[in-house]
Amino acid sequence: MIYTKKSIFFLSLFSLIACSEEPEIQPQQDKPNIILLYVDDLGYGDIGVNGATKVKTPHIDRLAAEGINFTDAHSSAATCTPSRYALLTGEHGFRIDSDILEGDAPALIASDRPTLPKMLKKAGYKTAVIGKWHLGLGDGNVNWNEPVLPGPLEIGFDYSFLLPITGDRVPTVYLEGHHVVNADPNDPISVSYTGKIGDRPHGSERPDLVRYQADPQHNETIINGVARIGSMAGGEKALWDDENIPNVLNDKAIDFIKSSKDDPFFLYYAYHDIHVPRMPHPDFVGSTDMGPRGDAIAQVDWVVGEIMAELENQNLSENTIVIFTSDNGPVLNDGYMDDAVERLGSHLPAGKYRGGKYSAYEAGTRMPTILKWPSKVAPGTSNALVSQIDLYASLASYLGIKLETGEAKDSLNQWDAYLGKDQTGRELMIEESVVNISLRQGSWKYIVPTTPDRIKRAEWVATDKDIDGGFMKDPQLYNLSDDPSEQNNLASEMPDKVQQMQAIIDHLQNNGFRE
Ligand code: NG6
Ligand code: CA
Repeated sequence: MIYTKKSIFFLSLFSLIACSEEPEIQPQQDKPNIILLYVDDLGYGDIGVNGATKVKTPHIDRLAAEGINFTDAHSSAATCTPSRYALLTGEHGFRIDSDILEGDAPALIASDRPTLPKMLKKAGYKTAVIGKWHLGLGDGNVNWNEPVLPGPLEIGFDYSFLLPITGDRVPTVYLEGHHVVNADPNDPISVSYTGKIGDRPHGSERPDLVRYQADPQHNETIINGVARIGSMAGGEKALWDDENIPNVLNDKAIDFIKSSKDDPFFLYYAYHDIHVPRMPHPDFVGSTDMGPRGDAIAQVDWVVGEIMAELENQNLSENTIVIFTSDNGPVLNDGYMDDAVERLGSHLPAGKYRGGKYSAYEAGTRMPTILKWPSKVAPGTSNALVSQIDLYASLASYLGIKLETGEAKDSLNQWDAYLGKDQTGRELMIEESVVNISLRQGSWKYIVPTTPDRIKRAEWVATDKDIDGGFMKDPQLYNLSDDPSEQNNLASEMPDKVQQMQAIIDHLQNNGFRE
């Protein structure tokens, strides 16, 4: 390498962030269990400890009181698929042009590539994913009546129990390992994303049969009184009951915890809540005055309580790391008229932050995030800048697993930040929204103007007005330390800063964070 002035600048920059000592392999008793409670579409301000009052979240608040509550912790993206891709691979979604996956999309993570669960298996962990997947399955031409693969079992999970895509997409069935639960050969499942199949009415044909009016994309097959994206025939016995999803997933999670308690285990528990369609169990209907969205948050809290109680029952609380967080920011109307807008009142789903799901503003990726590990972590609050993408390299470092060249190339060892010992965290971090990429450098935030190819990718968004800030075509620069709500764009006043941050993000996009 020729040491130009620029390369020396980057070398010194990266020596700041990239160096991590490889620790000794940890003995078995130092291998904590890891439970990742990954809520869908929950906003920073949706939990009591971050300011919510119109929904009570006592179990989450207790988790925060006993662990670390992070104020500047991020998902990698403002939508589900790229966030989950980054979490499991340690690599940003933009590297493979990952977008919200269609219901019939093939497996996004190739079976031969390194992943977080594979790394944990090397360290002796038993691994499971329970809940929403949305990372593609099979080869793109899935026959739901046959074994469905590749999927999670091919990328490092020992056990999987999935909602294959999202709750608003067909097929609305559970997939355990490679098989649809309650599949009936006499009533085969077919799915189409290109037109109506079978006899079930579509929402567009029978608006009188739906409980929530849906937008045109969500107005296809009606199942349990809700029109979905996509058309589905057959599989009557396999259909899930939306109101029971949390109970079903909890039972599976508790079974996994019980059956794994003698090994170190990793449970990636991916909630369906509070994604649309929001259909909380009758026990929670009316538990807030915010309608189904608020009631779904109360239900999320209940699940946290159940899991924590089970850990106590099994005597596992002390040495289990529980991380509670979300995949992307909040959204009110996401396709169904379920009163989320009308009944919001004074509740602030994103707290003081601007934006939400899909958006390049902070609330797109700034997630409610709590980590509890009683035997090692003192309770408190941390303002460190941390990203979910770092769980991979941080855990690998702690467990003494050496990462190969090119493995998890955007993931940094931020173990000390996660444990509350380092209050700074990342110097640099990328946030990805549907159409813009942004760079955080300390409290500075630079939103790169979007490009025509990224706008094209987002054609499914009915209009860019659906996203706070829309498709940002001009550079934006904010100093979050005195402007956390991103109101005052400094880009035209500070062109040098813009240019410098553009150079850094270009470099990171080309080379990754651990070059
Ligand atoms: C969008 C859906 C939205 C939601 C989202 C995925 C439309 C107009 N909107 O395409 O309802 O399903 O995909 O959400 O179809 S996520 O949390 O999984 O990213
Ligand atoms: Ca989501």
